[in-house]
Amino acid sequence: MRTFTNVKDLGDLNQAVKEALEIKKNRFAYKNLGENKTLLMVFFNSSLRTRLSTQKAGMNLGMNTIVLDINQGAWKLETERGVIMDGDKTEHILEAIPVMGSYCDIIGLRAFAKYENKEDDYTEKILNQFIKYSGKPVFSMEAATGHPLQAFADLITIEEYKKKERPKVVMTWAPHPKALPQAVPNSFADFMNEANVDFVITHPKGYELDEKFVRGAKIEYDQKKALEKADFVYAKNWAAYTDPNYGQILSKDRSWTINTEKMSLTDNGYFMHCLPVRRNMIVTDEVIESPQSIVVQEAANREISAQTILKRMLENL
Ligand code: AN0
Ligand code: CP
Repeated sequence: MRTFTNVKDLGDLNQAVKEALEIKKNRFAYKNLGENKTLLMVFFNSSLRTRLSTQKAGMNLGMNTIVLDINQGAWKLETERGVIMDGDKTEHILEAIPVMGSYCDIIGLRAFAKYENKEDDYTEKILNQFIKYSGKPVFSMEAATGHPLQAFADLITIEEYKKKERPKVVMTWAPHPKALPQAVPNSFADFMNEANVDFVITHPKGYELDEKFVRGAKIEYDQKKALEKADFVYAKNWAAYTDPNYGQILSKDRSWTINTEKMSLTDNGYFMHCLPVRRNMIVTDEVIESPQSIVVQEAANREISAQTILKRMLENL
């Protein structure tokens, strides 16, 4: 594997989940694979889970890991070619990327959508420059349009907890005070569309996501109806995608918050969220603290999804 940015990079998805579950049984089975290999993790945005789980995954494989927080101690990077650099940006990304590539064997990148220019975000301008100019395998640790490590961990979690051959999985929009990226819901849809699940998306009108990820999945605007008999409830906020509201908050309607009453509509369904989550905005204390909440187990599987990707990249070096 040379890049990991979407579900297609995994090839056979069932096989990938199987491989991940094998790794989970003995995560130190490949501890020599990464010997003398260096993982560089570059963060343009904050992180708790991605940073810790991906570093742990690298360590399980015997890799050395370096973490760079661009906004804490690195030079401010210019990303536009042709700019006269007389402002506050000290270094151009076109030098910085190959330099970073020269110190490592694999690069993980976190670079959220900036919501300044839809085309820049949806062409993955930053991620694609890393792929093009670093000379190294690159994987997304949440880029502008996707968070495939999260969606892969989500799928592994669903596989572990499902009680039916083809469970009903409902992704529901929920309110949040700040404009959040579409990366997590995009990738979740991308993966669920390829998985053996009955996938339904529910959100207020105006929150339609990019068809490239939704790919004709069922949309039900009535949240309660969508939640009926669900086996998994996947809550997430995102800002509007469609023009002219790209990147904007259209609603903070707390009638969309996941509470006990809504969970009672499901088939004793599990509650999932990628975290970090704002309690009593996205989900009530009661639901997230209930036995049906598997958010911590889901986060723990981030180590497994990251390790599967790193293992495949190391095998291909
Ligand atoms: C980010 C998001 O919604 O994409 C990261 C989630 C993994 N969340 C926040 O910025 C709060
Ligand atoms: N779920 C997730 O990616 O969390 P972090 O933003 O804390 O890495």
